[in-house]
Amino acid sequence: MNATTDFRERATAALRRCGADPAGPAGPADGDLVVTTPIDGSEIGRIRSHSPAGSDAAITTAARTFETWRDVPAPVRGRTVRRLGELLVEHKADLAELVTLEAGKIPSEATGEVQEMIDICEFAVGLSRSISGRTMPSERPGHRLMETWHPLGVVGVISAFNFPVAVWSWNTAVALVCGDPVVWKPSETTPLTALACDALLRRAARESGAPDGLHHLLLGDHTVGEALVDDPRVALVSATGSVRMGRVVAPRVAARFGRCLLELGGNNGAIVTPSADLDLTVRAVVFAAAGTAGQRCTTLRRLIVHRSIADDLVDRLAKVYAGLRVGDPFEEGVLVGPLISSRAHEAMRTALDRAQHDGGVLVTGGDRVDGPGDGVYVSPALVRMPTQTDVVREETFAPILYVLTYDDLDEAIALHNAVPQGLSSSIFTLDQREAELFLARSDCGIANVNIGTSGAEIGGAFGGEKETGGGRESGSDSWKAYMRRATNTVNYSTELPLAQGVEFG
Ligand code: UN1
Repeated sequence: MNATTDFRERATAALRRCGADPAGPAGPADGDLVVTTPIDGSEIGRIRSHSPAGSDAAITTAARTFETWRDVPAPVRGRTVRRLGELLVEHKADLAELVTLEAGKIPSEATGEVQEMIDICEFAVGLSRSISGRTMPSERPGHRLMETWHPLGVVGVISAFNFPVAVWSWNTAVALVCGDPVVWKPSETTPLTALACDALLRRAARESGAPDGLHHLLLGDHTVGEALVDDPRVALVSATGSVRMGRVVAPRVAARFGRCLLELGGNNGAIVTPSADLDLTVRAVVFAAAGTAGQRCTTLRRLIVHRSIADDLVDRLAKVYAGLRVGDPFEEGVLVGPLISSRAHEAMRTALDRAQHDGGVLVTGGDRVDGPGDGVYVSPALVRMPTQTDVVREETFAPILYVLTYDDLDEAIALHNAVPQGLSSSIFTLDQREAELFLARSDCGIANVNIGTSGAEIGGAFGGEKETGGGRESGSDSWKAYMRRATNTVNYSTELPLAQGVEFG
């Protein structure tokens, strides 16, 4: 059996074990979606895909299901998510295999992504018994003033190739306990993982007595996603992807007064101060910058290092970079898998050319590396830049780490914040004043001390400011985006005092 048939068979077998039809979803299908693996570029599936008519049918059923699901008590809704979590544990290896096949992640990271799904299910089950409003003091005697949270409606989820299952689960586990059915448009690049998740959730719904029609998968190109964006029955559009995509989605959802939760690009930076523990810093930086082949929205792309330690740190990083094994992610010892496409490689090439044109010096990496078949493999690049030029301010979705130097911390923080994106950030320091100042001043949604920018836990709210879009998903009180708030005033007296002391008649 050659590698190509092997990949196809492995994908088909994993799908079957998850209870999914490898031919794609039932219902109104319009075309074929050819699925390839970035590992060697070979075809691993051919599935039925939807047309915009399929979106309409899905939204109609989801909207109808909302009418019953909203009335199911939240702790009972939690049982469906608990069952989903159990099935994810059972099928962890199958899902991880599909993630590696479709997104090219090394097995440890693929398994970690599935763990992230399991974690959010646990979190959401807890939420199903703890979502709560507040009671505020009323200015009127015999009155109670409070706020209550109610299911919002259909949630549309648009997700990207790089976290093909975790981002879906952050949205879906939370939306379901909040009382909202979900319609999901995954990336066209990763429909197989989506088929597997959909099958597992449908099974969880069946087995926990939840209504049919709670979850719908839309496979197809952007026209399928556009229906979610424009349909007034979709109360919340939660979209993960590029800033370019966000610029299209946000005004269209706003035009119909819908709600948007955007998780767009990041251009994450870390500051390394003279007091930093450099051994720890090197390990953290390499994982954050080169892990997932630089294809996380939280990937570290800018390292802002104090001049006194810059040469030493760059030398150490260059040594580790030189030893990173790049190649087939299924191979033992490989830490950096393929880029998702040759287009990603072209973008990397162009960025490196621009950086060098701007006076940057390529310390190591940036080369094509041999790998199986037509897979696109590159060595992660480390580039020293004289200043933060335009190319450094842009997000290139590939493993490029730009190194800048600074002399005082205020300057470093200003440099750090001087990019349009605001997702994740870090400082490496053993000086508490420096750490606190950074936490106070970083303009990102995520700011860390002595850990890298990527690999956030689900318990915190995930998302960022500025061009990252402002949305928050996953933990903490992100659930509020999936519910509507009502302010309630209850008069339990026999009088009718008006607020602000108004007299009327
Ligand atoms: C993404 O790249 O879209 O913090 C999400 C992380 C992961 C999620 C990344 N937990 O890197």
